[in-house]
Amino acid sequence: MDYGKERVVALVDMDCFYVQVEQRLNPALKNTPCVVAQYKTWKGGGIIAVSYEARAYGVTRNMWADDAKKLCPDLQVARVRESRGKADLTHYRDASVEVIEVMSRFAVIERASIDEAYMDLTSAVQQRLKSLTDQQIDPQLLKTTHVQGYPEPPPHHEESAPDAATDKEEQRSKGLQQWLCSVSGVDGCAELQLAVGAVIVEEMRAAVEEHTGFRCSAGISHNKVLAKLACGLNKPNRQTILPLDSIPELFNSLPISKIRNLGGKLGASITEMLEVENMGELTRFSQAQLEQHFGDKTGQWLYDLCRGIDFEPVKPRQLPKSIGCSKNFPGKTSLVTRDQVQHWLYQLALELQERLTKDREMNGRVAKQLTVGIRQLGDKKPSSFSRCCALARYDATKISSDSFAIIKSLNTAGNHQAA
Ligand code: TTP
Ligand code: CA
Ligand code: CA
Repeated sequence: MDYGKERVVALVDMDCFYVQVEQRLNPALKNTPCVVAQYKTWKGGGIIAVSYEARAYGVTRNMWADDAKKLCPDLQVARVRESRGKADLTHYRDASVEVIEVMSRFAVIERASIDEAYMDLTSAVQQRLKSLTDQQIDPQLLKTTHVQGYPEPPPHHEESAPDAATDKEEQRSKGLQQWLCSVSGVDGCAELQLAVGAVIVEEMRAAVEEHTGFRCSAGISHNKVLAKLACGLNKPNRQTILPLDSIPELFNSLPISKIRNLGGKLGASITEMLEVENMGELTRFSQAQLEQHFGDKTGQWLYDLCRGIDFEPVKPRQLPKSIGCSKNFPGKTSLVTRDQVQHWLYQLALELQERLTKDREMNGRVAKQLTVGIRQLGDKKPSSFSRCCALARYDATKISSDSFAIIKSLNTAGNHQAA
């Protein structure tokens, strides 16, 4: 089998997920410019999810609801529930479980976040290919599928005016058919597997919508990095196949930060050290050069990655690895007395106790370790200090007193004062 094309991997990600959860609870919000905001005390609350109708007005995540209303006067604002003085995400977590449950009927999945999951479709695809005697796929089975890089642009010297005028659906369908022709009937063509994978994902997405009412997008390619990238190319409610031969063109103008795991520090250091902006530019460096800069493992990984190759397996895992909760106290609201710290630690511990107990009942597992993280005034990172200890019992009083003992050492005021 062709190198780098061994597997079929998909990533499914819900469209404006918290918004869809609120729209299902309150159908008056459907098909409207709408956001989900957290807390109301400051400028109408911070926006954490935005409907596609609202995005058309320029509304984005992290804006204040009051500012967003200036851009879009008809904006509807749904509120995150609060309990014990903090955001309560129970609705969204429960909706996530519903979605994951439907997806799991189709494939073994790796839950990657509250609203997305990877799946390795290789064996499911091989099963289907056996019954596909003529090695042809009907484009009618791929009604919401785009193929990145198709239709192929006409050579520069040709007249391209008629194409430029055609609409998105026409382009989609033309590109899909062009690509299907190029992969069909070729016995053992690795890219044909992507087409079969896309058929399965169309069925999965239709089932998710039928059973939950939620819409999603998906990416289908040969590995996790490419599947994730593909998923974002035609949102919302669409899926995108990313064939390996479309990679050079796509990576030519793709900022390094857009790639999974390169959005943070590593991506920034690549840009700085090698003076490159786009993913494609990395192909200019030899494997030895990349290893010299970033170490053997990362260097090798980058060498493959800029060619669209990545070997990270899909790990079968439906449940989150950890259960955590946190609350920020920005600026003037920061906690300054021991009583305040103890009060909030106890509120967080109560939420943990409740969620841990539910998790034990639902999933028959027991947490063994407690990690406490805090952020002090002026820290840039969300958590600048973290330590762990054993978690012996699901008991809020015990959890909060253990947490307090852990963070006590950071108190510069001395432990005998209220400050
Ligand atoms: P995303 O998948 O990043 O975004 P989205 O589903 O709202 O929109 P898209 O259609 O572009 O995928 O996040 C999923 C949910 O997680 C989102 O609805 C709200 C929540 N979330 C936060 O609360 N804070 C954040 O910073 C992010 C990134 C997400
Ligand atoms: Ca999403
Ligand atoms: Ca997501």
